[in-house]
Amino acid sequence: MLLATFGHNLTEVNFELNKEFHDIDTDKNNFVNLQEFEARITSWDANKDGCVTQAEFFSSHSSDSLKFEWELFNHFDHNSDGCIEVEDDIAEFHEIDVNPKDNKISLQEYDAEYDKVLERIGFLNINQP
Ligand SMILES: [Ca+2]
Ligand SMILES: [Ca+2]
Ligand SMILES: [Ca+2]
Repeated sequence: MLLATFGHNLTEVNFELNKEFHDIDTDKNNFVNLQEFEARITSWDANKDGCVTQAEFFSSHSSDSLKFEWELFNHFDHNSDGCIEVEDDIAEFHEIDVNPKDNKISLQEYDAEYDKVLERIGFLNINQP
C-alpha cells in the first residue's frame, strides 16, 4: 500500500502516495470522497465483519515493514480499540480533509497528511543522509 520498505527517499514516498491516492480515487475525478475512502477499508476487512484487525491490516500490506505497519495501524485506529472500523475511517477522512474542508480529499491534502504521519513515525528521518 503506502511503501514497499524502509529506505525510500521523500520523492519515492510521494510517488507511492500519489499512486495510492489514484488507486483509492476509483471514479478518477482527482478527488477522494468518503465513499471511496470507506471502500478502501472494506477491501482490507478480509472476513467482512466490519473490523479490520491488525492481522488483516498486516496481510493486506505484506510488503511493508512491520514496524511501519504497526505505527500506521495505530494511526488509523483513531479510537484505539484494536480494530479499524468505518468510524475510524471517517475520523481519518476528516483529519485529511482540511484545506479546503469540502468533503473531498485532494492529492495535496493526502500528501500533506501522510508526509506528516510519516515524519511523526520517524520514517522520513530514518532516510536523512
Ligand atoms: Ca473520486
Ligand atoms: Ca477503532
Ligand atoms: Ca478537501
